[in-house]
Amino acid sequence: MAAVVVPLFLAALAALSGPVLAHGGLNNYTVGETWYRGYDPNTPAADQVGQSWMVQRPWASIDPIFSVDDKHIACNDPGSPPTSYIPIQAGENITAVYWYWLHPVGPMTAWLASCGDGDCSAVDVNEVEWFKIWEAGLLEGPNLAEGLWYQKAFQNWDGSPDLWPVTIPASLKPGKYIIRHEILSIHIENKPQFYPECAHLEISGAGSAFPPKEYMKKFPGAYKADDPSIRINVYGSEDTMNYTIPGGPVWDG
Ligand SMILES: [Cu+2]
Repeated sequence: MAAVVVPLFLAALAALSGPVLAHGGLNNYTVGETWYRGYDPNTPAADQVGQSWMVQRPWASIDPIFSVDDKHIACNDPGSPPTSYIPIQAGENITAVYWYWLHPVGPMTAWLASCGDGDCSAVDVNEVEWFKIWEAGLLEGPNLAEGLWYQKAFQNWDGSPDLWPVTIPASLKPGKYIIRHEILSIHIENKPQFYPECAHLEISGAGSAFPPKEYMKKFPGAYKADDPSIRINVYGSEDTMNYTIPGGPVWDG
């Protein structure tokens, strides 16, 4: 349960010295003023996996997952369970921190899965039931290819990290949960790229709400390869702003 608390200015320094590579990924989380270190594929796995402070499931590389049927679409590869949980109250924000993100086109979603009465290290991330708590897509036009998506809007190119805040639904019943952040990049014609990362949460609060069955999805299972929002050529969309974010509706408590 130990958390590494790193002052924000140190984190900013780390951002400046970080290697600039393609893609990017979710490296850290913040809740209020507390900073939780996640996995870094540029640092040896042995220095991170199994460490008492680790809250995130490891992702071995920044490379995307291309298939909706890949088991690693749930929590990336290898996605083995971490040791610690991020403590958070229902109704609070958790902010996902990316040192950088490059791709401009496609939706972003955040999901939760309950670990039931047990530990999140004991669950199978392909068998748990995920429900979407947040989504963002195209923010403004003129069309899917040239418009401004949240995926582009959340990027900073001044050396500061890219921040993606998501609110845990205030009425959600407390317990141990996995949070799954996904960026879907569709800038390449008919070749979607999925970038999922997962962390373990210990959610507190006085709520008792839980989403009904129709919100529940599995990964793989939530998406179809031929979904027109997934297998898509955005460059053939000069005159449309229409885009349905895949995975069904958001449950906000
Ligand atoms: Cu990329």
